[in-house]
Amino acid sequence: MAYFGTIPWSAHVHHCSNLLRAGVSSGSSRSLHMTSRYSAKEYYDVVVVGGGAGGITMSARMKRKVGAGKVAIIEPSETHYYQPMWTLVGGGAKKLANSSRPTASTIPSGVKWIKSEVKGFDPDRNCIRIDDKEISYKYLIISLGIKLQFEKIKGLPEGFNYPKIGSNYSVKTVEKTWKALQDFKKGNAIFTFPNTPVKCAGAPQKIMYLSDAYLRKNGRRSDANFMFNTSLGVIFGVKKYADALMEIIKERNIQVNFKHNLIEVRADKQEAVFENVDNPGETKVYQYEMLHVTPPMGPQDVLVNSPVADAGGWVDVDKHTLQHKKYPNVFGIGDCTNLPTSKTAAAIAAQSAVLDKTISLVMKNQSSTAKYDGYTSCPLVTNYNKVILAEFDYSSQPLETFPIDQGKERRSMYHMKADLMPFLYWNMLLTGYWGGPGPYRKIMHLGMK
Ligand code: FAD
Ligand code: UQ1
Repeated sequence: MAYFGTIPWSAHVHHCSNLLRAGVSSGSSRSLHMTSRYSAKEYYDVVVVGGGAGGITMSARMKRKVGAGKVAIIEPSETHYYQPMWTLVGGGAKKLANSSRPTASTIPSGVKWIKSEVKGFDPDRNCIRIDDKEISYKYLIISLGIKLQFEKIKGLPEGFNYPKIGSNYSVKTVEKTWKALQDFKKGNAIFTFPNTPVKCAGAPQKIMYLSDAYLRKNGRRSDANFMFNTSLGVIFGVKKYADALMEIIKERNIQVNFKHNLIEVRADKQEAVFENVDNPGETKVYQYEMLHVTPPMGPQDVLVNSPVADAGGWVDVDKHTLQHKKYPNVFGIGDCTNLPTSKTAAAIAAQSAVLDKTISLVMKNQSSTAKYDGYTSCPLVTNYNKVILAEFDYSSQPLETFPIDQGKERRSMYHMKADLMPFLYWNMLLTGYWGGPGPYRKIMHLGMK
C-alpha cells in the first residue's frame, strides 16, 4: 500500500544539512567520507534524474504543475534518442540520424538542465549527489533507464569490431546490423534473447522478421538458416500474440531454440556459444553468417545497493501509484523501476499520466485515486509493411486500443509504428501531453472495455 501521509517537512531542507550525519549510500564509512566533502548549493522543488523518455516527459509535466525555475533534470548526454526507431534502422528502413535530437531541444523551457551524472542517493536528507556537489529537492523522480551489459558476454563488446555482428540495442552497433544483413552470403542468421529483464521484449525478434523479409525480397533467403536462440521458454509472454508469432515462425521456416543463452562470441571465427539455461555448463557452438545480439541488461550502477532500490537494484515503487515504497516524496518511472510489466516507451506514456496524478495528490496530502494497470505495448514488426500491435497489462491479457483484431499482421499498424509514433513521441509524449491510449480505447470500444 502506498503511503500518502504527510511528508516529514522537518526533513525538507533547502540545503543538505548535517553532512556528516548520513552517507550518500546508506551510511558506509566511505560514503560518509565522500559526503563530508560536498556542500549543497542548489535546491529545486522537483528534481528529475535521467533525461530519457520518462525523465523529459515528467519534467514537462512537473514544470506545468510547479512552474518555471522550480524543476531540474539531471542528464549527462548531449543527445536524446528515440530508441524504438532502431528496429527500423537495423533493418535499413530508417536512417540513424532520424532517431536523435539534441538533448537541449527536448528540455522544456523553464526547466534547469544539469549536465551531469547522478552519483548517489540520500533520500533521508532529500539529496542526490552529482560530481562535486549535492542537490536537494522536495520531490524526486527517478527515470534512469536500464543498463546494457554487453560485457557480460565473453568476447563482447570488442567482438563488434568484426563484421557480421550487430545489435539494435545500442546507438554504436545498430548500423552494424544493417551492414551484416546487406553483406549476408550463406549460413546461419542467429538472433538472441538474454536471461535478464530487457526493454521492449519484442525487439529481439522484430529484426529477425525484417531480416527474413529482406533476404526474401533479394532472392537470397534459401541461402540462410534462420534461428531465434532465446533464454526463455516462450516466444512472447502474452498467449494471443505468442500464437500469432509461432504461426509466422512456422510459415517463414525459422527455427526456435528455447532455453539457449548466449554466453560467448568468438567474432574472429564467427562462432556464438550458447548455454542451456536448464543445465548450466552444457554449451553448444553455432557458426554464424549474421548474429544479432540482444545484450543482458540490468539496473544502473548508481541504483544497485542504494537506499531507493530493491534487492535487485530496481527503484522500489508501488505498482499502482509509482510512489516509492519507503520514501513518500520519491517516485520512479520507466525501465529503472521494479514495475512488473514489460519495459517500453508506451508503458511510460501510461505511467506518466498516473504519476502526474499521484504527485498532485501527494502535494495536497491526499490519497491516490489514480491506478496504473500495467499497460504496455509492443508493435511487433513482422515485415517492412506489417505490424502486430501487442498491447497488454499486468495480467498479461490483451488490452487493445483499436476495435479490430490486433493479433493479425496489419499494414495500418506498421504506418502507426513507423510514421505516427515518432511524431507522438517527440511532440506529445516528451511535452507531457500523451498519457497513453487509455481514454481513446474506451471511446473506440464505446465503453465496452
Ligand atoms: P531511457 O529512455 O533509456 O533514458 C534513461 C536516461 O537516463 C538516459 O538518457 C541516460 O543517459 C540517463 N542516465 C543513465 N544513467 C544516469 C546517471 N547516473 N545520471 C543521470 N542520468 C543517467 N518502446 C516502445 O514503446 N515501443 C517500441 O516499439 C520500442 N522499441 C524499442 C526498440 C529498441 C531497439 C529499443 C532499444 C527500445 C525500444 N523501446 C520501445 C523501449 C523504449 O525505448 C524504452 O523503454 C524507453 O526509452 C525507456 O525510457 P526511460 O526513460 O526509462 O529510459
Ligand atoms: C505509445 O504510446 C508509445 O509511446 C509514445 C510507443 O512508443 C513509441 C508505442 O510504440 C506505442 C504502440 C504506444 C501506444 C499508442 C497507441 C496509439 C496504441
